[in-house]
Amino acid sequence: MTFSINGSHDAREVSQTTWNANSSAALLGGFQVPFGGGTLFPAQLGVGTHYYVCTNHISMGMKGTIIVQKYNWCCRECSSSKHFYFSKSFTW
Ligand SMILES: [Cu+2]
Repeated sequence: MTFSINGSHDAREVSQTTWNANSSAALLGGFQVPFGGGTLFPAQLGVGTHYYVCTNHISMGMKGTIIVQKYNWCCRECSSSKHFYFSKSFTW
């Protein structure tokens, strides 16, 4: 998952409580996309909901979520168990 953002924005993973409070305390072991953008890989995104904020603009409500689900089947019947589905939302 690639964040295409300019140098005034970053993306830091936070807890759900922190996200709800529009705060920016980093989640232990969470991801940090630097100012200017970057790419997150599946190994950095476990199954579940990831909450993230822009540390520069969270006071204005700039934040989003990434939901990762794992599927145990594949459309190509390759029997791999390493397929992931990502969905995301973002608000400002
Ligand atoms: Cu921002």
